[in-house]
Amino acid sequence: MLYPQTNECRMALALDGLWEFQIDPEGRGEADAWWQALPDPCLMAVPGSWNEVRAEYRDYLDDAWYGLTFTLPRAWTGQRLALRFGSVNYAAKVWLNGAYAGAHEGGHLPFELDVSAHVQAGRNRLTVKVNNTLQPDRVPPGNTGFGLAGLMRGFPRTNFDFFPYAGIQRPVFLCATAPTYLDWIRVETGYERNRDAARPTGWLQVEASATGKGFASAECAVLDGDAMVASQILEKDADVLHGRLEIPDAELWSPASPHLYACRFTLYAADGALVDQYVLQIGLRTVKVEGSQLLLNDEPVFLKGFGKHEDFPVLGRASSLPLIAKDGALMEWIGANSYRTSHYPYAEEAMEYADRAGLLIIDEIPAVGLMFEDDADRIATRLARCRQQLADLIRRDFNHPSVIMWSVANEPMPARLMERFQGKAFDASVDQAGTDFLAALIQHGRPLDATRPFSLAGIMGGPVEWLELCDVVMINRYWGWYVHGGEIEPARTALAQELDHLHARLGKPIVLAEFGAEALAGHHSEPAEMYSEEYQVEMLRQYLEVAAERAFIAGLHIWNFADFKTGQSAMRTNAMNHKGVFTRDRRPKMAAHFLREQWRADQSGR
Ligand code: BDP
Repeated sequence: MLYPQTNECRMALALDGLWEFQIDPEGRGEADAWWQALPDPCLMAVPGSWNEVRAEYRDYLDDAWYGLTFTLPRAWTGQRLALRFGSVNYAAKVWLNGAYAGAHEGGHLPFELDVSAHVQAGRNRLTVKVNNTLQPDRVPPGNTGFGLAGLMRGFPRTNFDFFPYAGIQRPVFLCATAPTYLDWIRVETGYERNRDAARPTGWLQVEASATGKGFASAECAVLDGDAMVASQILEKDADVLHGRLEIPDAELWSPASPHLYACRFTLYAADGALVDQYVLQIGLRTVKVEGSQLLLNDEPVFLKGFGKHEDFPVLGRASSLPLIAKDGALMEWIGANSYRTSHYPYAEEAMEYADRAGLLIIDEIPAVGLMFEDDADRIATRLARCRQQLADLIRRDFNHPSVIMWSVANEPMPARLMERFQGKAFDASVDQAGTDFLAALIQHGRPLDATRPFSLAGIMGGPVEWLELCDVVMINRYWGWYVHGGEIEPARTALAQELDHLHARLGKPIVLAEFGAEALAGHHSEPAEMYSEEYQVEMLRQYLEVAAERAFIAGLHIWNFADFKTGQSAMRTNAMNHKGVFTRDRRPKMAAHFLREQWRADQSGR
């Protein structure tokens, strides 16, 4: 499924706007055929999260219905027509003109429904039923009763530390193509250094597939601006079109110079007429792990950045171009080069921004809040869902040069913590079940992408066996906050010891994927105290110093880029997590100025 595009052969009509909306707490909508008309709708923005729009919807997560009437452009008759949703959280069921068109489960990833048979000339009625009920077997899970949900005792009962926003949260398109069209493209890139030339020869291994047989040949051309630098007629094996192209004197993609080439795929009819065309922006770059270094284009790279959230007042989790651009500008302002899409895939427009601006992305599936001490069927269902999400994410994002690593989970819960926080007797077989689960998930991903490292973000106190599964070790550490809170010196010592121990054991690059302290903006203290801006700076400073002394640290991602909304709990002031270095509305705290000084001054990134 390709991102919608309008060109000579394709058209994409944005259906974003004000839709009709109605909650359905009793689940009557299907029996009462609400796809004909919603009985008592209000207006709701698409994209949007309904929870921030009206006070009475804040905690509502069950069935809700969206309706839209749109007109089909006359020129589109006879085309293949598909509805394409960027993300509906969590489950969606779709009707067009009263006919059931399909369903999708899992937020944060796109899905497409072929509606050619249901679209009619003139006016069309589109209805979407959305459900975001927290369930133990969904990914991410909720209403589990134990795990993080038990620890935080918050409301809503998420097994994760962010608000479970609901709705049609990313753009919706009606897409038109010819009945024969390109449905998938994969471009792997690399380069060979030439002894005498300053610039390498780049190569592209391209694969694509088409639905329909109405084409005679397929071509791939690579353009640098207006100049065509390579082209090739693709060969066809079984249903896969493939070819290898070379770009002499190539310009590589990197954060310092995010050069993109346009890779244009064309299907031709026997008479040479265009059948379909798709243009993909690609970057030539490689990612490798060697010893304890992460290499980008064979040079060590140090990740400076953040764990983020898609979160903003009123928008909730809705994708917003101004916010993507604002966050990108702030990343530049602060001197960061990287972020993790914690704890779910971000909008495709954010990935485009990263490709074009030269940001390095650790791309994460929504596998946050996993537990292995649970009903076996639930665990198996979660694994099946994680596999699906990982496959879908790799399929969606494989071609983005910005994506340098896959993260298959955030803080799966180990038996030790269940014992400590919930009094469950320690049971080593639970951690073994976790090892099996996480190994299976990574193994599922490897054949889908042999070009990028795989990792997961490990919780404090988690088994080292889980980290051993990873190519790059990612750890979330809260020395100085949840442990040794208020005691910066012992926190620093514990951090340094743990890092050295892990490195001696694992011998791989380590990314501190989360560390941070809450700071209530405007709250100051001398000496530094927890929740003050000073304490946040002091804690970050210790981590930066400890990392600077250790060459095996490949990156620092501070938790979090900005303050973000959570459920309500005794552990979350104002139903917010205040570990942002920017406030929720993107004003810098002292920590942001501190990081800017550190990161902009030191180009090595440490
Ligand atoms: C980690 C989680 C993250 C939380 C963070 C925190 O990965 O989602 O928001 O801690 O407690 O456990 O601030």
